[in-house]
Amino acid sequence: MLKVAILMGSDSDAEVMKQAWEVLAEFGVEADVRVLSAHRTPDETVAFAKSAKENDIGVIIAAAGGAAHLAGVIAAVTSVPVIGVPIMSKSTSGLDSLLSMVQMPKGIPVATVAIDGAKNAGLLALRILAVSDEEIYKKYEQFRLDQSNEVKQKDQKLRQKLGLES
Ligand code: RP5
Repeated sequence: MLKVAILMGSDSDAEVMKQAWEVLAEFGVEADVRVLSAHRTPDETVAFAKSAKENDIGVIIAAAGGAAHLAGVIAAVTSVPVIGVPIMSKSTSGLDSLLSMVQMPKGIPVATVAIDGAKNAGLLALRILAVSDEEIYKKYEQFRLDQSNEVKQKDQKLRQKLGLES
C-alpha cells in the first residue's frame, strides 16, 4: 500500500499536523513524518521529495507557516501530488502562509487546504489514494456515512431540546 508523507517546516507545526497522521492511522494508512524546511534544510527537503516515488509515497502533505515555500518547492521537484497546509502565524493570522502556498505559478499545482487544515489534508490524501485502492475507498464511504449520521443525531437532539417537531 502507498504511504503518505507528512512534512512540516518546524517541530512547532507538529501540534496542528498530528490531526493528519491521526486520521491516516484511523484508515490504516502509514505516514512518514518529517521536519524538513525549504529554507533551513533545503538540500534534505529536495532529496526527500526527489526520492518520494521510489519510496512508495503516493501523496505528500507539506505544512509551513509564514513565508511558507515548503509545499511549492516540493511540488517543483516531484510529480507526486502535494497538499499544502498553511500554518497559523502570529503576525498575520496565517494569511502570509495561505497566500505563499495558494498562489502557485501555472504548471506547479499545490492543493492548498484551510489555515491549520491538517485533518482535511489527511482526508484529501486518503481520497487520492482511494482512487486506486478499494479498501481505502470503502472505509472512506463508511466515514462519510458515519459523519452524516452524527449530524442527523445532533439535528434531532437540538430540535428535541427546543421542543420542535422532528
Ligand atoms: C516555518 O516557520 C515553520 O513551518 C513554522 O510554521 C514557522 C515558525 O517556525 P519556528 O520558528 O517555530 O521553528 O518555517
